[in-house]
Order: sequence, then C-alpha cells, then structure tokens
Amino acid sequence: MAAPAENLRINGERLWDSLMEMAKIGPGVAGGNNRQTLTDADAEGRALFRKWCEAAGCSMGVDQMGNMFARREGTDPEALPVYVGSHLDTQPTGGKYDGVLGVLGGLEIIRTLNDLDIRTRHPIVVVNWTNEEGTRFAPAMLASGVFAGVHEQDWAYAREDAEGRKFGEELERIGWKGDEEVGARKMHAFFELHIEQGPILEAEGRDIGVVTHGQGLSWTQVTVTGKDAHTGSTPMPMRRNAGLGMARMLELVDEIALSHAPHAVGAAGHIDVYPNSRNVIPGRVVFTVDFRSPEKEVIEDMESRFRAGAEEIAAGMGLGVAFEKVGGFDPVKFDEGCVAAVRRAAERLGYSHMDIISGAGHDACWINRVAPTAMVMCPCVDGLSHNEAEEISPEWAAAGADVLFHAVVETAEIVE
Ligand code: HGY
Ligand code: MN
Ligand code: MN
Repeated sequence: MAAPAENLRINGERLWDSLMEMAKIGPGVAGGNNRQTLTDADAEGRALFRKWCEAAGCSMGVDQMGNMFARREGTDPEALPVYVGSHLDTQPTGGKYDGVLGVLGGLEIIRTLNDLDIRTRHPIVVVNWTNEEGTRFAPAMLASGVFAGVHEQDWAYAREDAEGRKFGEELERIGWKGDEEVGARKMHAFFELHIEQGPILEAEGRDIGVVTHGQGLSWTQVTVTGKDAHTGSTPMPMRRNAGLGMARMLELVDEIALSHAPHAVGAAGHIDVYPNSRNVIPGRVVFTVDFRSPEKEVIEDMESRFRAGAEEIAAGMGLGVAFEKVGGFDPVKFDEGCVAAVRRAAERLGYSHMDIISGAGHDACWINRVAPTAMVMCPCVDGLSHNEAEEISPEWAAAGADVLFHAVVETAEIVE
C-alpha cells in the first residue's frame, strides 16, 4: 500500500481550535470538563460534532447505543471502512483531551483529506463511542462493549446512575438513540488516538506511544454492612462500624497491588457512605475496587486475595460483606499489522516514539475483538488525567494526529 508522503501533515491549529471549542461545552469548575454521558452537555457536544462532520461532507449514522459514525466515502463502496475515533464523554472532573483528542483527531483527518483533495479506496468513518468513562453508568466502555458483543443491549439499557435513572431512558431523553443495529457495521480496521494518561512518554521525552497492549481491568463493587449508631454515646466495643471495615479493606487493596509491583495497580475511586451523617457510625458503605495489570493471572490473584481478606476483616468486626463484579476485561494485545502502521508513520514523520502498554482502558480494547485495532498515544503533562488540570501541548496533539492520519490513510489506501 502506498504510504502518504512524509510532508503530509494535519492542520494542528485547526485541531487545537476545535479542541478548545468542544471544551466550552460542559465546562468543569477548574478549567476542565464535566460532560458526563447522556447529560444535556453530552447532547450539546454531540450536536457540535455532527455539525462539524456534516460541514466536512460526512454522512452521519447513529446506532441504538448512541454511537455516532461520520462516514467519508471511498472510491470503492464495497471496501470495508477504516474506522477512527474515541469518546466525547468526560469524567465529572475530567480534562479537555481524554477521548476528545481521538474523536477530533479523526475529524481532522477528514478535514485534511478534503483540503488536499485526496481520495482513499476504503471509506473512512469517524466514531464517537457512547459512555466510555463508565462513571455515571458502569461499566466503562459500555457502548463499544455492546458493539463488540461483550454486553447485551438490554442489560446496558437497564444500567442505572446514582439517582436511579436508566441508561436507555436517558439516551432516549437526550434524543441520541439511533436506529442502526449495534455491531452490524463491519470494519477493515480501527485506530484510536488518546493521551497516555500516565507519565512514561513525557518522562522518556517521546512524542508518540506505539500501543502494543492494553492492561486488563477488574471492577468489584463491595457492600459492607454494620449498624448505624450514635458516634457519641455508643461504647467502642459495641460498634459495628462499616466505615472502619472499609478503611481496613482499602489498606488491603493497596497491599495486594504493591505485592505485584511494579506493573499492578489497585484503588477505590467510588465510595458511598450511608447515612453519611457526621454523628452516625456508618451502617453501610459501598465502594468499587479497581485492580489492573498487564497479566490476567495477576488480576485473578488480586481479586481472589482481596475477597478472602475482606471476608476475614468483616468476620473479625461483626460486619457483613458482599461482592458484585461490575466491570472488567482481560489484557489486550493489539493487531500487529495496525501497530506496525502506527510505528511506520511515527518513523516516516520523524517523531520520537516508543512501544507502550496502555494503563487505562479504551474503546479500542473492546473493538480489538471485532476488527484489527491499534492505538496512538501522545504524552500529557505530569502524566495527569481524570483531573481538570489535565494538559497537553498543541505540538503533542498535532504529532499524535499526524501519526493517526498516516496510519489511517495508509490503511485506507490512497487512490492516485
Ligand atoms: O477506566 C479507564 O481506564 C478509562 O479511562 N475509562
Ligand atoms: Mn478515555
Ligand atoms: Mn477517561
């Protein structure tokens, strides 16, 4: 396949302007974004993305999970499209680039091909996957998971947020429930550009991460039950303190993850305390343990040791404990052909690069099950993400999008 000429580059300024424009929708309180999935802000961001795609001459398809597909025709309508994209939804205290860079980087490919009047044999489709973050409706990567056949659509529709609102009803309410069957689309390949969300690329002074693997993830929701009681008048030996039980279990999470240093990680980001009153001993706490590792056996070991240890802690404190697996996927090895296209692009363009394992989960991790898939990463400042202070440089954004452009267009085959 003819590769794009080394001098073919995207328009970095236009990409940066679009990132800043999208960042105005669902602003956070500290310079980042709170554009959670299926909120009115999400709907507004989707509408802006559709407007931009249609202005770039794309046709827009939407499936029954709200996944958006902006298609630029190829010269061969029979050829399976090359897909490229990520997600526009953010964490409640999210950054401006997590997911968004991958969606708007895909759109920048279309805009650049239009500028240069380049045709490709395969169509190119830019994707916005619904609910990648999994914060409001667990699990993460929900809609790409339904697309890849990992989750049933009805199960996804029934997922509830903290207020008891259902995914399917919220998707309908914001007007983004499409009619396409989820997963009916077949792909020639899928590429995703994403910020690293970790410190490695910046520390190593590399512009590009060639993502060979994605580490596996396990989310276990834990409910610890004790007894609500007065924090003042209840003697210490009489207390059944679910909050204290949770604290000891979280210590155990940290100890287990560190026992598999340096690659395994563990924490709890979601914690609900009931009744959460200053002068009531918590009778119930619900929290989610997030274990991750590049090795499946390590994840399984961490899960089983945690459950056994948590049951022991609960028994010793007269507490109840229950576990529910609410998310997870095995470590992922991306397609060698697509990974090589990413690496060739970085080399052709003269960008410093290194192979890397993704610490975070991405829609690409599921799509890798149904199509040859690879990812491109760019650094982020101090490796910080899932924080409103998340930052990248325009140069990093442009380098990542250049590599994405070359990998996608080479795979889509330029028609001379
Ligand atoms: O949880 C993750 O790794 C992703 O950011 N949703
Ligand atoms: Mn993301
Ligand atoms: Mn994220």
